[in-house]
Amino acid sequence: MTQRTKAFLLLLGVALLGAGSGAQVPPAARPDPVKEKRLEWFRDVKYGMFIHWGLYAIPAGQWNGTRSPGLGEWVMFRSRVPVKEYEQLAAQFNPTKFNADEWVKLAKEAGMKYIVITSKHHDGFALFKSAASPYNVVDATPFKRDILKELSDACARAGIRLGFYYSQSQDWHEPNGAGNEWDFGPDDKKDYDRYLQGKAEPQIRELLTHYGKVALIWFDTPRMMTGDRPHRFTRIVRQLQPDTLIDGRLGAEGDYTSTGDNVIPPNVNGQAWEVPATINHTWGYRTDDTDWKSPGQIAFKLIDIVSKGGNYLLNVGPMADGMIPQASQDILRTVGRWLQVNGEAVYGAGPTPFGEELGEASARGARDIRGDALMYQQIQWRVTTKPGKLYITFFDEPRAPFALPAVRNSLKRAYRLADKQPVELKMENGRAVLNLERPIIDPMATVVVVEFDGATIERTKS
Ligand code: H79
Repeated sequence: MTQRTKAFLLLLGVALLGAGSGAQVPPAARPDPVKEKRLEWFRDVKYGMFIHWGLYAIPAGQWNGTRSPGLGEWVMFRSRVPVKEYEQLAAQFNPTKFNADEWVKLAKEAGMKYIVITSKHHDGFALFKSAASPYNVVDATPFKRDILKELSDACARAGIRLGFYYSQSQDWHEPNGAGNEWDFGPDDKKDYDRYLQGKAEPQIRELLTHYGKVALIWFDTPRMMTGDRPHRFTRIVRQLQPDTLIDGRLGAEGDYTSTGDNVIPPNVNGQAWEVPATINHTWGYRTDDTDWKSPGQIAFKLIDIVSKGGNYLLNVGPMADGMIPQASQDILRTVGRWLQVNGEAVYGAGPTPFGEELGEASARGARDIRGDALMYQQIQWRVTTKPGKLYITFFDEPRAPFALPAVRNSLKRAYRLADKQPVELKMENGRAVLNLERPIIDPMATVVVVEFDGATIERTKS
């Protein structure tokens, strides 16, 4: 094979991977110091709360007494509800139990370090006062309170970062927004820039002007984001708040990459990335989705993600009265109690220096439909790191003695993170072995800290 053929095949592989995996990790970029500085906090926080809330919380997965399948926030699309009909939900939006401080308190108790809320989802309804469109919570509902103002004040009081989801492309309420072809005809016949310049761009300016420091803007579903369009958004963000992060779904390169919804990558990736994920199946509240992930599943996903170098943005869908479903609250608080004891293994922690604990790629190099290597995932243990420390989290009772992967560093001591009780550590045939007391003290996840000489682990070739 010639050099040129090799280079072509490599590029083809990268292109196919990129195309197959949606909003995914772009090919290796040179580090940009300004971007890295902006990202500092993001790389440390690891765990955030996503909030999907809007008019769709009222129908909650039904339309005219019929079940509307799929995601709760997609009810208008799935049931092809005319704008004139859907709009009338605004007159019913009166969430008297909404209390921003309580939402923020829940996020804190859950151990979540940032919040991202839907300022405007695909249905076009804004949860904030807007001069660009009267279709917003203050001007169109009996509630008349600016949700984002109350939430941003509560976040500032509690010292928690707040970012805004904004659907820049799809806007089913606007004649020229993308997505609503049942009222307004095909997207390719629309005056799309008129929508962008008349609503989306002005609203992004409002979000970055009226709510204090904005941690990030979470764009989504970049349709028709060609030419200068995405860059116009980037310029607005950089001009108004240069520290605000841009997610990976604008349609131009952002500050970090967003995986597909609920997609956890199979391997370690050193770039900044985030997994947006549901706690049941829907994002916006629906009454019939009670298939909650357990606290143990959530804890596993969190540590799995952190051990690969990413962040976990886990969603709640508040109800029409302003309450976050009790089941979500209970699950989040259970994981939060675990984090209170074991958070040292999560916040600010680096990825695993190993990788064999993650699982094995299919022997024949099979790929899933996204183009990712098909993995037979292992779920027994994960590793996170800080200088001089390995945090080994066991989700299953390990075999005793448990042999660590071979390393060059000398290992100093081992102890349980929860109660600091020593764990026997000895060398057997050149491998370090942990003799962990059984049953493990926390069946959901038990962390053992192993201290080693040096700042980072050096592998030995085995
Ligand atoms: O905000 C959440 C989702 O509403 C949003 N992203 C997360 C964070 C999202 N937008 N689009 N999608 C997710 C993918 C949607 C796919 C489907 Fe459909 C919607 C499948 C069925 C309805 C589009 C319309 C594809 C087929 C029909």
